[in-house]
Amino acid sequence: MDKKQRDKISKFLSLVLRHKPEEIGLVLDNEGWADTNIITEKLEISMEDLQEVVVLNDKQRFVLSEDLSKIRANQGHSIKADLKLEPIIPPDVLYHGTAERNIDSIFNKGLLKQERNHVHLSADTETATRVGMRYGKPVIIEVLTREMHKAGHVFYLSANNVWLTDFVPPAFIKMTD
Ligand code: HQG
Repeated sequence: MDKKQRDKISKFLSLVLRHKPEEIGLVLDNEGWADTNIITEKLEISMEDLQEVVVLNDKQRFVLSEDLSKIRANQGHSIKADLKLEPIIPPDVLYHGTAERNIDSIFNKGLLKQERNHVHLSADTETATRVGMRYGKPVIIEVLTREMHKAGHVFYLSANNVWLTDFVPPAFIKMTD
């Protein structure tokens, strides 16, 4: 498979494993796992193709069970999925990339999870820039995560290294230089 084909399948997997499994009559269990047989049948791809998409995915968005019978997204869900993530102490600061037009609202209301199950934060400004670029000119916000943790906010790190939390109040954000 070439990259274009892999990206197309990856986009489709993001849709059905994070947001709309019903689109292809898929049912996810409580922990977000789906039956790989149904996916390969619907997409008309082999299990080897599916493995290739998972292994070569740039952000390691998906994971297969050891016996290849199940697949799930590592983060990014808007539907309920208990990923069984353990609370973990965050670094001193994390970053969030967003669009310029969101800034006023973010500094007023804080960072909200919107449609997804968590607010997503990045460990470095390069990653945050790539996230923000999806919306046009990116703006990078620094999140004072050590202070947040001291104040009782809980953090998680997804299997593909995306930092997750429920809400970032305005008091814990500042603009990067
Ligand atoms: C914004 C991608 C106004 C927030 C990325 C963001 C990430 C507010 C948007 C993952 C706001 C939500 C998630 C407020 C938050 N006022 N705007 N108070 N609070 N926002 O896509 O973090 O490629 O749900 O800044 O790499 O952009 O799909 O979240 O712009 O890890 O694997 O509301 O998606 O991963 O947008 O991206 P999203 P996100 P994948």
